[in-house]
Amino acid sequence: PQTGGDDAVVLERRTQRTQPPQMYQVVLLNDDFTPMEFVVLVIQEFFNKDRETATQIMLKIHLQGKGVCGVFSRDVAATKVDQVLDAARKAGHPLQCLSEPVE
Ligand code: TYC
Repeated sequence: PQTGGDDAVVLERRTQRTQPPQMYQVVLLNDDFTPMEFVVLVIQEFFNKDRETATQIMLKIHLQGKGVCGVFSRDVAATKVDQVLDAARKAGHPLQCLSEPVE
């Protein structure tokens, strides 16, 4: 606020505003062994993508080395990583998945 006249009042904000929670992107990495079909099914099942979108994401990973499958709170992102790694391990595929802070 500011009073009129000569003696302006300036209030410094000393308190930090509450920040929105940090979000985490879940990334799949390319490898030479995991079948394309398995990756498409994983993206559909754990990231709730339709088959066409899942196929596009898989191809991007295949061509560019990695790709973002979704953005979540830290806990949900960690659960997605666990689910993907567990499914890959059970199927005997080396598919790798990680989460990283957005920005
Ligand atoms: N590069 C694999 C192949 O040619 C397919 C693949 C795509 C593997 C995406 C992993 O995250 C991945 N069979």
